[in-house]
Amino acid sequence: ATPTVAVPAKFAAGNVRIALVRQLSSGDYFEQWLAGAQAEAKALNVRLEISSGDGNNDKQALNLEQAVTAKADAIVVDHGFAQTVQPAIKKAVAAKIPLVAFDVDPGAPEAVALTQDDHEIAGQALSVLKADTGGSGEVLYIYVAGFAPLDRRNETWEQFKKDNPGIKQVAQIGVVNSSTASAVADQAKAALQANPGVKAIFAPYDEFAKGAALAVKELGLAEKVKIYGADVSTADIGVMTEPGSPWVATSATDPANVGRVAVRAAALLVAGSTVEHALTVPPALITQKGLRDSGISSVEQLTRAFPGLTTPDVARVPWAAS
Ligand code: SR1
Repeated sequence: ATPTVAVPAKFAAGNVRIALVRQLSSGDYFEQWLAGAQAEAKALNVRLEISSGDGNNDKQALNLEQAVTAKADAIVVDHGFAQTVQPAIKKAVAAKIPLVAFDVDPGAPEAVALTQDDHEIAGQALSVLKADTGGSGEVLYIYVAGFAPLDRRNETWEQFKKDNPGIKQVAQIGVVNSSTASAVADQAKAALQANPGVKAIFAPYDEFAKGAALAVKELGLAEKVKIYGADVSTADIGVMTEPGSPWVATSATDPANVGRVAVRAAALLVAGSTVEHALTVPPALITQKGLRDSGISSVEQLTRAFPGLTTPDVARVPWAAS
């Protein structure tokens, strides 16, 4: 779309600093998200000051305190645990620094809360699991509590089990660290060996799904055990579409688009524009069959096939072309 208003002077002069305070930075999802945030910052002539806790919540809280002290024009908090980030978010609000919280509850009505539609993400993946299993069978579940998106997906999983009493969760595994996929692969191998009746794995984070896929392949179970995941990247598409892959469905947004939305929302707040308190980015259901049938091998091709993965109207910036 063509810009409808003039570029605010502060943006035109390149005088806007947005602090991006991350909890995690390794893995496909977080790398793509950052690339999107950086591209949007460049497009809006904004300086993005990036820090990461690298999984250390105290370090993230310290980085957030520093962004407040350094008087960033706006702050984007990307993931984190409510109890570690909310005290510093309160300080940002008191200092009148606009704040966007992605995938963490800011605990402050003044902040904009950005999420993906996590209930829909879980629901879409589980709809395929249900269709494939006929609504009954042993399932291995991968989950780590405390991460807001995973907690929301877990709510959907809990409801799904109530609605489908034939589905039996026989084991729960999960770890989030700087090498999540390989750690999950080790856990999944042990869980599958202990539970030979498992026919489905619900793995609602792509690092979980990649780990599960490794384990299933190494145990030679790909014909019998199918994986239902979340998120997508070009590497994930490669894993899903390779011959004999057990990863048959994922529900995902385009992470780069979500990173763009976060920066747009922060920029709008800097400009004094009104932004809805809650912004939600919808996912699309992506199946192995659909990817193979359409010959999709990258996220770029995927976003062309699913134009809804790009959401220019969520936090649209009226002075920017989109
Ligand atoms: C550890 S939390 C991982 C999730 O964060 C984002 O919401 C992604 O969708 C990913 O699944």
